[in-house]
Amino acid sequence: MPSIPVVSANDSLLKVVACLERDGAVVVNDVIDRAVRDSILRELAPHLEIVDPDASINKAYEADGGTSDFYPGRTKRITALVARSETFRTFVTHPLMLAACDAILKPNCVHYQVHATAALKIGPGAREQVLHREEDPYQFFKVPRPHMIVASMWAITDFTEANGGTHIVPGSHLWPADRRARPDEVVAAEMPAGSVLLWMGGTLHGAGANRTDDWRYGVFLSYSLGWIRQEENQYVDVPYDIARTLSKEVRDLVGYKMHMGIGYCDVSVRSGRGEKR
Ligand SMILES: O=C(O)CCC(=O)C(=O)O
Repeated sequence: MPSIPVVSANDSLLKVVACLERDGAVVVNDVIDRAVRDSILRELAPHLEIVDPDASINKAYEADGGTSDFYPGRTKRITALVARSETFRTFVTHPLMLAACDAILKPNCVHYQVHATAALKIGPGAREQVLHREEDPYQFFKVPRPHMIVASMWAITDFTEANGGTHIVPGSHLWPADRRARPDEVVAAEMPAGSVLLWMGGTLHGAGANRTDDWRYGVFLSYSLGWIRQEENQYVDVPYDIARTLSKEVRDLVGYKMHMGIGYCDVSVRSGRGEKR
C-alpha cells in the first residue's frame, strides 16, 4: 500500500526534503501551535464568514480553459492571504518552507516566489476534487522537466480520511504525464491540527470528500520558480500599498523583486508622477 511519510518538526530539514523528493509528499507534525492556529482563525474569520460555500467558481475556471467541475462545492475558499493575515506571513518565511524551496526550487532559479495562497474550509457533503498537479498549467514544457513548484497545506483543524483530508498519490511526481492513478494508489493525508503537508508540483492530489458533520480547515501555500507566472496574481491580491508595509523578506517573496531582469516597473507611475519625465 502506498503511504505518505510522517516526520516531526524536530526531525532534520534534510530528512523532510528527502521524503518529499522520494515520495512526492510528506507530513510534518507539530509545526504550528494552538496560539498560531487561533490567530489564523481570528484574522481570516471575517473574510470566510461572507463566503457562500455553494457559489460555484467552476464557470469562471472553465471559461479560462480549466476542467469543468474542478471545484467540489460546499467549500469556503478565500485567497490573498498575505494581504489578509499577519500570521500567514510567518508561514511564508517559515524555515521548513524555505528549506524545502532552497533544495527543490533553487537549483532552477536565482530566487523563488510565493505562487498561490488560499484558506480552504471543506464543508459537510463536499465531494472529492478531481486529482490534479500544481504544474498542470505549465505542461507546454514536457516531462521530465525541472521541478517548478512546491506546495503545502497547513492543518488548522484535524485532517482525516472522512473529513476531506487532502488526497495524495505518492510517487506520482515521477510518473509520465499520461499515467492515471488507480483508486488503490490514492492516500488521504491524515494529520492532527498543527501539522503541515508538503507536496511536489508534479504530485497528483486533490481535496477529499467530507462525509462528516464538521468543517475541515486548511491553509494552502505554494511557491514557484522566480521566473514563471504566479498562479495567484500577487500584485493584485497584495497591492503595492499593502506590500510596502511588509518586511522586505515577505515583499520580495511575494514577487516585488526582479528575477534576472524580469519584472521591472517604473516607480514614477505608481507614485502618480508617471505622465511626464
Ligand atoms: O483542499 C485540499 O486538500 C486541496 C485543494 C486543492 O488541491 C485545490 O483546491 O487545488
